[in-house]
Amino acid sequence: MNEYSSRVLFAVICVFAMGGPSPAMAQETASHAAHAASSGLVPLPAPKGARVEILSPRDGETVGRTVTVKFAISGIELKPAGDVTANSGHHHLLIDVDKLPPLDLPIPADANHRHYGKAQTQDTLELGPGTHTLQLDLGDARHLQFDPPIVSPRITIHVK
Ligand SMILES: [Cu+2]
Repeated sequence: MNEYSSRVLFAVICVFAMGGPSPAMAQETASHAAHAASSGLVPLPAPKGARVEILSPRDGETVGRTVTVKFAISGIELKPAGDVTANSGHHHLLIDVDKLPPLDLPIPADANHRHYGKAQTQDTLELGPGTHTLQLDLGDARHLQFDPPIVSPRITIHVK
């Protein structure tokens, strides 16, 4: 290869190298896309030792269609929704929910995601016959989960 053709080859390689989007640009585009998809809400860190637990019914229990679910909380204060006291939150009961909702959005409010924004510590549910799961998921004043989520074990109950 003479000097001229090697220079041409070098130039061609440079053009190809610059032709595609640079890694920096691709990264910026990706981060813009991620930003657009996020709510901008940042979950609070879970206080160390904070726990929630379903006291009743018990995991595996068979119950009637009307079932009272009792909630326990420790290591963090129970406060109504909207109360921004540090290290506090309110209960949410997830009924037949397999996957926790996204951390950067308020917990949905629907038949499967119940809010106890008055700082309630129990609820009485009407459930259809069959197998159901129950799990507590603590939310802050904004109904956001903590990071990591403060959740109870997910229990399974059988409704007659
Ligand atoms: Cu809530």
